[in-house]
Amino acid sequence: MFSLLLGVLYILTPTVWGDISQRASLANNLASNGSGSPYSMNVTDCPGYTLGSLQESDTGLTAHLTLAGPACNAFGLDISDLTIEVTYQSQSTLHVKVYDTANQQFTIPESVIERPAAPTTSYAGNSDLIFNYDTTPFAFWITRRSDPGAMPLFDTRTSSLPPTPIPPFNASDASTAFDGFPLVFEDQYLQVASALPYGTNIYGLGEVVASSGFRRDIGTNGGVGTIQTHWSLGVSDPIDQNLYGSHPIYIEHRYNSTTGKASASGVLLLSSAGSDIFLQTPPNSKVSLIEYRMIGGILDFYFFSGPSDAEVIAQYGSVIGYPMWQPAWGFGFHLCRWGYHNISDDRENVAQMRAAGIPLEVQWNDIDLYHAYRDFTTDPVSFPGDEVREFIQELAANHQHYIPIVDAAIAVTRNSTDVYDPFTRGVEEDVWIKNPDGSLYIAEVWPGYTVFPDWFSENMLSVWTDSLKNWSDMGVEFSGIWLDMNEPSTFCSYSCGTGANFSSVGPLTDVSSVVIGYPECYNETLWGPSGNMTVNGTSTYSCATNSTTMTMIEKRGVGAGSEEGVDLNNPPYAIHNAVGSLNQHSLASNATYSGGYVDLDVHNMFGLMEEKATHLAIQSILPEKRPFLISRSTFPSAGKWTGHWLGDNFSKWQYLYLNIQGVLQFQIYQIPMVGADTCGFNGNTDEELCNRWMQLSAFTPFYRNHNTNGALPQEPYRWDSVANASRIAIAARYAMLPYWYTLFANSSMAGIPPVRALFYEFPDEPELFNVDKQWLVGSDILVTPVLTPGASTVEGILPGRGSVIWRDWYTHAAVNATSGGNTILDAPISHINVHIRDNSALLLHQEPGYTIYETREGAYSLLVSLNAAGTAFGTAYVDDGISFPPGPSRSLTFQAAEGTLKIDSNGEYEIVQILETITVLGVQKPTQVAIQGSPVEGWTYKEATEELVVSNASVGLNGQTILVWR
Ligand code: MIG
Repeated sequence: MFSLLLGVLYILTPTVWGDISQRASLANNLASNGSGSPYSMNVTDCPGYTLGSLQESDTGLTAHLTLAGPACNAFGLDISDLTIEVTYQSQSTLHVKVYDTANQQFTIPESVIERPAAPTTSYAGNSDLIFNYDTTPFAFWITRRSDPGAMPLFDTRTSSLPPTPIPPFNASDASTAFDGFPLVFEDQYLQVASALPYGTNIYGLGEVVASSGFRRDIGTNGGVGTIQTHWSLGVSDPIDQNLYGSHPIYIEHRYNSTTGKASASGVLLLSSAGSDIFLQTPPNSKVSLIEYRMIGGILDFYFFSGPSDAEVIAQYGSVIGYPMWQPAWGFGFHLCRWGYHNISDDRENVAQMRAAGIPLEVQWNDIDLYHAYRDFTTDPVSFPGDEVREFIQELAANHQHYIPIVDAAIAVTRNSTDVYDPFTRGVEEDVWIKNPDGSLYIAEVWPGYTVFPDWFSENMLSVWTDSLKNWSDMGVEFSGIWLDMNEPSTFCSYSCGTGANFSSVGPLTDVSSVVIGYPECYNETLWGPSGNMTVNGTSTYSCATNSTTMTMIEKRGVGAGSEEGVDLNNPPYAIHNAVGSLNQHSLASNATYSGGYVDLDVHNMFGLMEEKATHLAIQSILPEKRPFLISRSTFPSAGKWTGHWLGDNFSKWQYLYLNIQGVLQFQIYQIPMVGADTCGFNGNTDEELCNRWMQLSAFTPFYRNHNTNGALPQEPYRWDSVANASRIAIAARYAMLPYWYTLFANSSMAGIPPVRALFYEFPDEPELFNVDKQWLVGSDILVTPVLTPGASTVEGILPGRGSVIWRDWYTHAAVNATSGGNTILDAPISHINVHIRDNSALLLHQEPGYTIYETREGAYSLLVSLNAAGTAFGTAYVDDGISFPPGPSRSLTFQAAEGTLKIDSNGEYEIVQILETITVLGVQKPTQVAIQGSPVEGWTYKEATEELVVSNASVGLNGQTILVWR
């Protein structure tokens, strides 16, 4: 009864939902019919819709959808009049938007995510994709123009979908009432399903740490493979549950076993609603399916035609915006931990890194920096502002950088003598999130009682910018910002501070400061508590890990709660939020923003809005430079404003592996600057795990070692073998910087993913579809890390089924690879396998320096790897690495064929550094080598690797160069 009352009250609350009186009276009628609930909790009788008033135009069509029978009011109230708009957005992108004609449902404002302009050209007659529909019951399906007879890419027709549900059933669950999958469009519940080819390959839909790996589980014969919930949640990297970010975009990589060819397509449902997405294959079904269940909003679909995986990702980027430009220094090695207790810890660290000869680009501080855990402060004793400033300026003088953390929650002042400007100013300017009654929403986080920024508030950006600016002026002269706890995370439920005595709760203490536990197979009795295994070059023991014995949090079953009435905090359809109620660990869903928005609708975008505001703030504090941000909670288009780290992982071998799918997922999400807490966050790491991890992360975009409070120190200099492994891996990473930089330029200019799953490049090789223990940097660098303890070899696939010559990064030796299967590669401790694809040309830094700045100051080299036909191709994008908006640039093209390498150079940027060395792999021993027609002396040739080295090429890169060998 209580919740019913609340529900009715909610309906009467003037929010953006509108259409209030009609819905309120309907709810009352239903409520008074004796059932106790206005909702049937059952979709069996949902009537679907009929399409009418069709109008076709050059760019697509619009029509009305009217309810085709009596309302079913399954988990909300059916909306009787919908509008559908179909727009052929481009050759490859089709937009299908179904919304309530009255426009009362929540729609993502353009101020949060800018959408592409209406097309100015008509693609309706020639686009790659075709929109097909039935009028009654209304259903639609998307086909490829080039292959109209194939199973559609997306198909909502009941006749195409499996007829039976998947047990176990639950009376309160939408899947119970399984009578096909009618389109349901209610104020609090939307449902749509599409058939997928049985057993097809689906990627994306996270953020998730999926037990199935990078490829999502779509189930086999009677199984729900995946329930992906979208409700941002700040929890330590659980498996198969909702987590920090929400990305309702997937790639389908569809393989035709008859033709042996694959093609990719993509589907985005641009919605911030809390939702469950089911991937399943009912019993005896010949098709699988995807089903969306959302607790609000509209159906805003974009379909992408690919046909390559990278193109799908790029097409998605063209809708939500390409990733931000990264400063070159962002690719350096970052070092962080929770538990650098004072400025001396920071200094000590920087000195130790230098002494060990391990490049350190950026020193970070966690919440230890703060005074009483308050944002935008420094502790007066352990981090006095002037000393922080001095420290950061020393870093800057050495071309190093500093990044501090910013938590989402803002401390409330405790009494009238307590001075904390960011909060007080925010109150004056009315920028904090409210309760429905207009009072401040007060949560509890590290500093005690807190408020949260209302990103919809007009004055928020200026309060936020000034807070960051004042902090910087006080001494924290940051180069970038780390955004944490922005799901947003709280430690209490609801507005727990409402009516409380604010002085009663002070800053919390971290109770987890004694960290126990080591990686799998670590033998504390044998090796002691230090984590040091003295592995020194060879593995000293053998140990098998069995990932299935590790604790995994069980998937929740199908069927969540059933609530009565309309209640913002408990919508009738309960999504499978890992912590149950939507109001645990985060803002309650009735928390209210300016403009009448409620958390229920915008929850998943809190992080995105903070990232945008912070990005804009940094831009005004550090003008004309590219901001650098790393953030925890993300949503589509977040990559325009931030990078991401994979959150609180565990110092376990299992998470070393899971790391990889995270990096691959975020390439799909257009947030390519991503990486994990290297060496592991929760729990103690050990020497061997840290050794392997420092090497693995060196080949992922964001490269940071981060550790929890109280765990064993894990900086790379703590163990000799780890120091050694780090120097090797960082040298390779910094040498490849021009390559990384080019990949990221192509991502910012065209949305092309820098890191790729193997099958993106080799789409017709089914043995690659589930490979997530290896990845490609761009198209040309293959990484095969060790993911288990005690290993001295590693198995990996060298893709191409024998058509590609893969050469070792370090020795340049061609690998004798198994075609289509695993090859065993040597992998002693401190060695990570990295291979170069043939037909490639990589611009490199000849001698990596201690910092990115020093590295970039040095000469270039070029590594050309010929294929069997003697050709190679590559490009490079070069600019000053920091300007925003990007200034002049230069595009280099490298092309080799028939004993000739041609370097072409275009653009306005003057490259000062010379190209000193050119190495060509796969050459028969020449008798003559010439540059620009003049013979070159002093070239060398290595028989074993068929390697021509011109170490004194010394050519400029601002014009054309021709190298000939005969
Ligand atoms: O409640 O700032 O994910 O990286 O070290 C924990 C302390 C808050 C969570 C972040 C983690 C960070 C930690 N934070």
